[in-house]
Amino acid sequence: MAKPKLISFKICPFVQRSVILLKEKKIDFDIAYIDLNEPPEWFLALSPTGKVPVLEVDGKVLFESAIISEYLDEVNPPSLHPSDPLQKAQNRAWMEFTSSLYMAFFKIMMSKTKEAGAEVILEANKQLHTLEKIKINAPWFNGDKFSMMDISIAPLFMRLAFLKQHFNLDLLEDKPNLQAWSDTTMRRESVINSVVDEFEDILLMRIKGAESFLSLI
Ligand SMILES: N[C@@H](CCC(=O)N[C@@H](CS)C(=O)NCC(=O)O)C(=O)O
Repeated sequence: MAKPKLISFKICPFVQRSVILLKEKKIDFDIAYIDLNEPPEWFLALSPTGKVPVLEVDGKVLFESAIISEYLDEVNPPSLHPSDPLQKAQNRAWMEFTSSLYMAFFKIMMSKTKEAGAEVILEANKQLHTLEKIKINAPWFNGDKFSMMDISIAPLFMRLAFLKQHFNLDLLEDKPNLQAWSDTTMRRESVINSVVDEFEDILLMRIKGAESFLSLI
């Protein structure tokens, strides 16, 4: 595989998953940042969906973060999935489940009124409780072995920690299993190094610009 190039938006959790995986696998890669508010023509010509991440590899284009992850995992063994097919399938199902929580975070960030915010927080809490109830074989989802599922949820934990730190909004307060998993995840080097230095500043600007109810907290 030639050196892949990842097209990124600095606060995109889906791109962040690709970055964590590339770092875990110690794959040398280039990264190009675009502004999704004003996507450049070359990006629109490249991306069938207009979304990031896009991975360019050997002159070909891959899109959809889950597919990018599966490809990178497959061509750079050993796999970060469990080897048992049923366990692997279950992991993939939970990865899909986790993806929907990113939309909830986005909605929390963009809600203008306290009422709208409370509604999306309720929705997110419901999903988080479902995750809390499944058996996580600590310290990681599959026990001692860090896996694709841990990568899948890492950007979410980072965003929940951000909400707690800046807005005193603690969605893991009553979820000790998720809190412990989050603490372990947030200490992982690949996770710490998966965002740009100005990550939190950009999120804060975004919240302010959207006149989110969070600015009133
Ligand atoms: N299912 C996609 C979701 C990617 C996604 O929603 N990316 C957002 C940024 S975080 C995006 O590019 N949005 C631009 C748009 O929807 O036009 C994946 O997993 O790659």
